[in-house]
Amino acid sequence: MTILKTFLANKKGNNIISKAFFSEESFFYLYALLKDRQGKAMPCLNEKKMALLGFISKEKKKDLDKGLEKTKESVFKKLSRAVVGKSKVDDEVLDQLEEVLISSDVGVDTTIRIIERIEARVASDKYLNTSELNKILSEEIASLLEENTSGELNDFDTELPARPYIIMVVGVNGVGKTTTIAKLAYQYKNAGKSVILGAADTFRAAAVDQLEVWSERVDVKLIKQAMGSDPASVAYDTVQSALKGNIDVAIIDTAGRLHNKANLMNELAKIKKVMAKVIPDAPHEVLLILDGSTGQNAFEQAKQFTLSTEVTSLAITKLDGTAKGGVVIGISDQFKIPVKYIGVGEKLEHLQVFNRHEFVDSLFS
Ligand SMILES: Nc1nc2c(ncn2[C@@H]2O[C@H](COP(=O)(O)OP(=O)(O)O)[C@@H](O)[C@H]2O)c(=O)[nH]1
Ligand SMILES: [Mg+2]
Repeated sequence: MTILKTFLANKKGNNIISKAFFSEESFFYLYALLKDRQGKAMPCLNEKKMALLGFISKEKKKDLDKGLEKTKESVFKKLSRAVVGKSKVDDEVLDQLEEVLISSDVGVDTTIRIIERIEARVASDKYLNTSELNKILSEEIASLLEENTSGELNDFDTELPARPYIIMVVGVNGVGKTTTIAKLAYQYKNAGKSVILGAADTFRAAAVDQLEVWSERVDVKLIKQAMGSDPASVAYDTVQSALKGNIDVAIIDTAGRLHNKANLMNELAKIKKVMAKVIPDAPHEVLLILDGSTGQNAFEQAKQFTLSTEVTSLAITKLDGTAKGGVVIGISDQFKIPVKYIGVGEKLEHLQVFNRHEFVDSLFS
């Protein structure tokens, strides 16, 4: 690891460092420690390298903390009630903990998996103190989420696997598709990539206009047709335009509701097929947007959509202003499809690449 070597060369002889065990994990904690003491990042670690190692900037972490405030408050309140008058983690505390997790929208299956892990820890350490419960929970949840996906997800400045890279955005009405598209466009653009948008939600009157306003605000090109026109045709035009214009990323909006569900699924399939006529492996990403503030409903939507559409990534929006943020843990654990983004506010910067460690850290510390 070159960064680590540079770091060691810079800090030779430092006691804390020579004692540390150098896995990427322990390096992370060591880094956090040094960053705290000095109030700034080490000179040998720039933002890009930090992103590669799964670190996020102070600013993003602040947004994340703020976005998860309500969930955190509610989880903490319930946790402290669960351990009141108890000094060690016993069966009764575990029962209460189970209730806390389920009522925090983590979901039954994931709650069971978490409780099993805590039970195993209690078995090996009979006098596990309740004051350590937060720490233990965050460690176990982080390592549980680790099982599903290896490594952290790519940030916006990472090189894309295809050019143009075509993203098709799906999800029911109101979950945040159009706003998430604007946030993605903004962040890809900030990372130096050219972006084009396709307004293939031609079903709702205001949908095209809404995306148009965003495209102007973010200053990216928009491909559109009149309301009611064939969405597959808009998608086709968008992909073709991206190809001709040598564009890096094309993001295509879709309808969240048609006259009935079968109609919608057929239409999404048709849009996909048409894109592949221009670029055989397009769309490269089918991003399903879920509204985190709907808790278990988001779970249901994920189940339904993934049954009928080939979803490749998930975004969970509106985590700010809800106490149901625990749903991210459940969805991230239960679906083989990675949670790639989370929405923690209405501003363009408020879409973040999902980072398990930071998420759990923001929730439990
Ligand atoms: N607070 C908050 N609001 C969001 C977030 N994402 C989307 N929204 C809001 O959700 C509403 C519906 O979003 P929209 O993009 O139109 O949903 P669509 O129907 O799926 O395209 C809008 O008012 C957005 O501002 C988020 O992360 N946080
Ligand atoms: Mg929309």
